[in-house]
Amino acid sequence: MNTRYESAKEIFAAYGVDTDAAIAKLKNIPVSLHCWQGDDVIGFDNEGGLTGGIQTTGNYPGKATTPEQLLADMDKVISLCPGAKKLNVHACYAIFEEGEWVDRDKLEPKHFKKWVEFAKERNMGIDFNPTFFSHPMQKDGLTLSHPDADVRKFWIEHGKACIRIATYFAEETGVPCVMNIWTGDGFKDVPADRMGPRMRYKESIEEILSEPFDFAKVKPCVESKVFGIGVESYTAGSAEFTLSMAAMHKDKCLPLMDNGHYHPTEVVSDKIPALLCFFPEIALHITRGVRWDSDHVLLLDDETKEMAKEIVRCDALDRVYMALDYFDASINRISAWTVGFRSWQKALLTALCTPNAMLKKLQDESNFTELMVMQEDMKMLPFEDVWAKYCEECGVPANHAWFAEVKKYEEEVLSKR
Ligand code: RNT
Ligand code: ZN
Repeated sequence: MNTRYESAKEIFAAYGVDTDAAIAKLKNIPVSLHCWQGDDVIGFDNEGGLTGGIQTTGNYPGKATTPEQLLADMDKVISLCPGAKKLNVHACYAIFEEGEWVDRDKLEPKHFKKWVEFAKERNMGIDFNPTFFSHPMQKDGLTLSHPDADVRKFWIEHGKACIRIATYFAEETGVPCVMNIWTGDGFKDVPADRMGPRMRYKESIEEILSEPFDFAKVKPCVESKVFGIGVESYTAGSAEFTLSMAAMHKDKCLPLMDNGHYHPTEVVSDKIPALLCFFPEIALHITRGVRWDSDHVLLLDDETKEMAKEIVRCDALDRVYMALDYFDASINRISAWTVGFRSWQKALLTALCTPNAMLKKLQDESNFTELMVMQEDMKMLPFEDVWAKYCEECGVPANHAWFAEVKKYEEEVLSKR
């Protein structure tokens, strides 16, 4: 008897798509799983309280408050998601020994040893982020662009420390470490000087990048943002600023686009191929904004699928560093994490099973009528059966069956916290 997968495979083959090859390919594409969904972006080096223009909303019980809890929760997520993973760690998640603490400008590789052990045991690389928020040295909402040189110096030292830690991650795991620079620097209301803070921001980033590192191992990025809560009128790290920064320092850093960080009718799916014309490599933060940069859990919606399609169509799976960036505190956090990771996997698999060569040909021959007809047809192909096969091969449930595991974990572990 024909299984559902075999029948789907035939349907896709008729369009020139090899579903076995798509499944095999996806298994080896790493996606970075952000540690900060587990505890509402708090970390372990501060008393709690998120600042810097980002916010979590909700108070669902059972959040991780210790490294042990966070790592156990992450492990649960990893066990429920198909595909290759990388860890994405923020500097505020340094794990100190009992009674030990150092400030962010003094962080060392040893403070991240537990992350390395965790990653190595699971065969994963690690990405990293200096934390330029939730800290008293973020003064007047500013860090690397502050007019006070002492404030800037503290944060430059933090950035340099993070480059050294990123090198440690890359050397220990054997996988390049993407190190993303994002600050919430900006102003609530109309500024009197827009260029000054940007010039200071530019010089500060250049100083951070003057710390010696091997660009084959450490991939510094600059992430832009259009506005944040409390910084509605101006951000120092605007899109033009970060893109120019990356373009002018191509041998030292990459542009990072977060799809929550643009005006609502702009789409990152269209920006990916634009940047790929110029940059050998780019980085992404994948999220879902609802009316604003709200960092809702990623779902399999149209723009999510479109972004994945562009990466695949441009044959750029090895040129785009993909990281998830959402945080919802209003629902079970393990479930939120898992839904988001699985959504991006579904989007990638869908993209890999799309007959891109055939569609491109229609476009190049100016067959726009047929292109529309075919693109609409593609939406109804039996992706579900390919997804089920992929999940089976990865040893995870294909449908909501994984949620029973989360409920059990909530009863046995989370509810006792
Ligand atoms: C904030 C940026 C940034 C953060 C993480 C925690 O708007 O997207 O990437 O979400 O660094
Ligand atoms: Zn981001």
